[in-house]
Parts: sequence; C-alpha cells; structure tokens
Amino acid sequence: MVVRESQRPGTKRSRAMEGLQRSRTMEGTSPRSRSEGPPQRVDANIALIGAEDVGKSALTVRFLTRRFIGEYGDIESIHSHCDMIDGREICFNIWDSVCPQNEGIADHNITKQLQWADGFILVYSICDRSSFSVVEQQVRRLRGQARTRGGPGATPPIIIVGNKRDLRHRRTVSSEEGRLLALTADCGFFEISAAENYHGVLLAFHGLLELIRETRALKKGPAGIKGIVRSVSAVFGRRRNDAKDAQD
Ligand SMILES: Nc1nc2c(ncn2[C@@H]2O[C@H](COP(=O)(O)OP(=O)(O)OP(=O)(O)O)[C@@H](O)[C@H]2O)c(=O)[nH]1
Ligand SMILES: [Mg+2]
Repeated sequence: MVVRESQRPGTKRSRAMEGLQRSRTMEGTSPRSRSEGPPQRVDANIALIGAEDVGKSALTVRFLTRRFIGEYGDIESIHSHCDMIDGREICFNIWDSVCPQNEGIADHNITKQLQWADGFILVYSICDRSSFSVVEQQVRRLRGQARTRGGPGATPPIIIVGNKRDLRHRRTVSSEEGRLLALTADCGFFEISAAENYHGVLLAFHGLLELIRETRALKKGPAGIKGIVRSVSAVFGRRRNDAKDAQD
C-alpha cells in the first residue's frame, strides 16, 4: 500500500490511500496536450531509492515545499506536484520509497519501480559508507533488470545524490568516489544537503527531468523519421497517381 498525495499550485493538498498504480499517461504526455495542443502537460514519474535514513523523504519534502522539517517517519508514498517550467506544465509524480528488508523484496521492488518510473534518484548519505554500497548495488540491479527486460540502453535515466553535505566534517564517502561511480555507471551526480538548502535539491530534480526529456526525444527519434518518410511517400505516391489519372 502506498500513500498517494497530489499537490497542484494554488490548490489544496488532497490525500488518499490507494494501491500503487501506473499513473504515467501515454509517452508521459496527458490526453489534453495531445488533443488541444499547447500548452502541453508533461508527466515525469521519479522514484527515490536508497538505504534507510539517507534523506529520501527530506529531499522529497524539500522539493515539494521548499522546507526541511527534520522528522519524516517511514511511510512509502507517491506525491504529485505540478509546476510551470519554460511555459509548460510539468507534473512530477515522486515515489518516496522505503528501503527493502531483504534481497528478494529489493528485486521485486526494482521490478515494480522500473515499470513505473521514467527516472531514478539514488540517494546515499556522505557520512554513511554502507549507504553508498547500497547505491552501488542498486545501480547494478537497475541496469541488470532493465537489460533483461529491454536490451542495452533500456534503463531509465539515473541521478546519484550524495546527501547530508552539511555534515561534511563527518564524511566517510569522498565527492570523488561519488563522481566516479556516477561516471562509470553513466549517471548524473549531485552532492547536496536537504537540510541546508533548496537550490541543490531543485537542481537534482530538474537535472533528472532534462535527462528524461532527452531519453523520450531519443525514443521518439526513429519513429518520428519513419513517420516523416511515410507521409512524404504518401504525398508523392498520391501525386504520381494523380498524374497517371490525368494521363488516362
Ligand atoms: N544533517 C542532515 N540531516 C538530514 C539531511 N537529510 C535528512 N536528514 C535527517 O536524516 C534523517 C532521515 O531522513 P529521512 O528523510 O527520513 O530519510 P529516509 O531516507 O526517507 O529514511 P527512510 O524512509 O526511513 O528510509 C532525519 O532525521 C532527517 O532530519 C541533511 O541533508 N542533513
Ligand atoms: Mg522516508
């Protein structure tokens, strides 16, 4: 069971308990944008995963409310939040997960998250080395499962976040290690503090949104070209037939 929360600018926050659903609309774009044209609404499903107590909920709440409230409990939830970015309505659906108790559950969760998410934020705490190892495993798990399901390049974009930067005097994971992991695993990387400021959190979410949009554009690419070729052939085919009819 996952708590689902919706928040739109200018509306009251509603809260409902329901089972986990695939809330992504076709190709991440709502029916309104397909039928009515601009302004388009874009949906981005983002899953936050990582070890216990690394700040997944703190990052989510900071992004949604700009606030750091300190204690968050351990409820798994999906929050929806819409914003206008570059003249487009962007709806973030954020799955704030809890750390799985064992390997079997971890595998099962990743399968569900891969079905749902357009992108992942993998969080560790810079003062907790074991949480960094969890992120290393999660990258491997995500890449492995995605490859089995959809071939190479099938993993949604991933951003690795080293959180709790304000506690750098207690650091056990260097920035270089974080950056190197991201580089070798082809992920984005941010080292931030949910406690200290909003800006870094915003950059991480928006960085992932950019990657999601690039991935969608790439997926659309060949189909788009095929579509153009098809319509060009239709037009030229029709012209040839018209010319033939005229001669007959
Ligand atoms: N100093 C500091 N503390 C943080 C930061 N982010 C989160 N915390 C604290 O770390 C603890 C855990 O934060 P949560 O956001 O609940 O972590 P979580 O990953 O959601 O934990 P689970 O849901 O239990 O897996 C809380 O006491 C937070 O106040 C940060 O950037 N700096
Ligand atoms: Mg949490």
